[in-house]
Order: sequence, then structure tokens, then C-alpha cells
Amino acid sequence: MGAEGRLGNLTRDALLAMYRVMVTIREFEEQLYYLFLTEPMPGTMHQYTGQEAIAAGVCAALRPTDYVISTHRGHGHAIAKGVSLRSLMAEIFAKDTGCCRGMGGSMHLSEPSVGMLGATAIVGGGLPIATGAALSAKLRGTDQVAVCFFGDGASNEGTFHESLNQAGVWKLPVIYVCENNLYGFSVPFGAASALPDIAPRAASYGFPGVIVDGNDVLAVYEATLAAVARAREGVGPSLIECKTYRHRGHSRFEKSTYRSNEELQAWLQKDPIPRFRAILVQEGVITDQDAERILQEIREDLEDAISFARQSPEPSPDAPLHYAYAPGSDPLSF
Ligand SMILES: Cc1ncc(C[n+]2csc(CCOP(=O)(O)OP(=O)(O)O)c2C)c(N)n1
Ligand SMILES: [Mg+2]
Repeated sequence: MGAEGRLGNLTRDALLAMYRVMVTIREFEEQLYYLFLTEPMPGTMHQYTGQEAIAAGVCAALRPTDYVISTHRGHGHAIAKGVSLRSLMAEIFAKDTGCCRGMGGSMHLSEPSVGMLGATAIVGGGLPIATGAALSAKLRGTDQVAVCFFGDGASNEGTFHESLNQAGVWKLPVIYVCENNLYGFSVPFGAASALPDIAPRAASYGFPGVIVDGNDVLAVYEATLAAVARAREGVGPSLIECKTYRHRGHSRFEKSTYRSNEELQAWLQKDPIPRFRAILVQEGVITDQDAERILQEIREDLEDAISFARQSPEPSPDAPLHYAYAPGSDPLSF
């Protein structure tokens, strides 16, 4: 299909919003890659560079009231779901103004007001949480949808099978989005899975699984739209396997010595951002000058978020005790 046909009914604003999200994620991660060396950020971080089309395409098909459950590699999901750059950056800087008051950090981002229900660093840990969120929506009679992002490594955890089976039995409004970046840490997917694809496993649980080019934001968006329609109509869950690649190491401490340069270079040719920009320019949605202006605006927003995070206070030493217990059961008030 030609690019024009693929733009479908998407308005210029919707296309620009998707593009902005992708570039924002890329720039956010590139800034953090270096800030990690100079700023006091606890722990490590897992970067989303190269996978931007998945978060952007999926979240463009959702409403603010829909839920997203994320992973250890969650910066992109948070940006795409609408968490502000200031609160995200401050959280990663472990500051009191962060979306989790500086106590979650890079791997535990959450902002319920925009449907970012939470992220978990337990591989496969988000699958039952998303399934439960979808059950909650169904029991409350809302038409909310829950999306679970997870990696290829998580697809071999027991929680994958338990969650998909339960969702299939109860026909829950949940979309399982597998980001198959071909590696679970240093383990190639082919060394950990008997079959080359994850999507066909959905058939075992009575719902569709589709494979999409995870570096093609329009393909991800279209697949998600179909899954959202199924979920809202009460038909049941869907599994979307997005084939992709992370440009950086597994974590900030890791140099990817288990991957060949040829492999990386081949995937850089399929970088989702220049691909989408080329379509937008070709179809007259933006000019090269527009793209440059968008990039500069995003860089200014990021500078603002970085200085906000730098200037923000740290949480007080007793803050964790206040937030570990439900309001009213705070042990410090006893
Ligand atoms: C239950 C569990 N086992 C192991 C780990 C250590 N670990 C953290 S990330 C990771 C790899 C996950 O791979 P994948 O699900 O493909 O996600 P990706 O990192 O590729 O985005 C592992 C093994 C963990 N955090 N949780
Ligand atoms: Mg992986």
C-alpha cells in the first residue's frame, strides 16, 4: 500500500502528534544517556531508543482514561501516555517533584491521572496487573481498555500464559503488546524460544495474535485500533507482536558485546523516526523545515524539564514511610 493510503483518516494534527511523541522519546533518551554520567541518578536505566514507534502507535489509539502497564524499559511508554516531561525527568533524578515523588525512579514510573497505571521491573510482572485492570474495567461496566507492554523475554514467563488464558476465558478488554526486540538481556530470542514468533500463541487462548513491523508507527497504530475496537465491543483480548530492535545496550551499564555491528547497522537502516518523517514529508504533511522546528521545540522542552529536575528538592528522609501505607493507616500518625 502507498504511503498516502496508509495515512487513512488520520488528521494532520494526529500525525504530527505521533511524530512529536517519537522524537520526544528519542531526544529524552539521548539526553539521559549522557546525563546519567553527570547527574545523581540512582540505579541504572533501560533505554527505549529504536522502539519509539511502538509506544507512539499504541498510545495514539488509546484514550487518556485507558490504562497502560509498563516495564523496566518504560520511559517511552510514559511519554506516549502523556506523563509530563518535568515530572518524568524529576522522577528519574529521584526528586520530590517526580511522578512518584522520587521513590520509583526510572523503572517504576506511574501517573494514574493519565492512565499510566504503573511500571514494574519484574519481567512478566505487568501481565497479570494489566489483566486485573481489564477485569476491573469490565466489572465496573466502563469501556476502558488495558494495554500491557512487555518484552520477548517476558513471553516465556509463567505469568504470560496464566494471564492470557484468564483474559481469554473472561474475554477481558486487554491488549498484550509484545515488544520483540530480539534479545532478553544478552539472550537472543531464538535461543530462548522454540518457535520464531510469539503472536501465534494467542490462538491457544482463543483470541487473535498479529505480527507487525514495530518500526512502522502506522502499522502499530492500525493494529492497535483493531484491538481497541475488539476490546471496547466486549469481544475480548488481542496480542500484538511488534518486531523491533533496541539501539542501545540492555541497560546503561551494558555494552552489547553479544550483538554484531552488522546487525545493529542493518536495524539502524530501519530506524522508525526517519522512516515516518520521510512519509510525512513525501505526503506533504510536513516540510523538512517543520521537522527541524519540531526538533528544536522538543529540545527546549527537554532543557526546561532538566533544569526543573535539577532545581527540585529531594524527598524528605521520612517520606517513604508516609507513602508506603494507605492514607489513615500511616504508622507515623499512631
Ligand atoms: C522475573 C525476573 N527475572 C529476571 C530479571 C532480570 N532482567 C531484567 S530485564 C531482563 C531481560 C528482559 O527481556 P525482555 O522481556 O525481552 O525485555 P527487554 O529488556 O528486551 O525490553 C532480565 C532477565 C527480572 N528483572 N525479573
Ligand atoms: Mg527483549
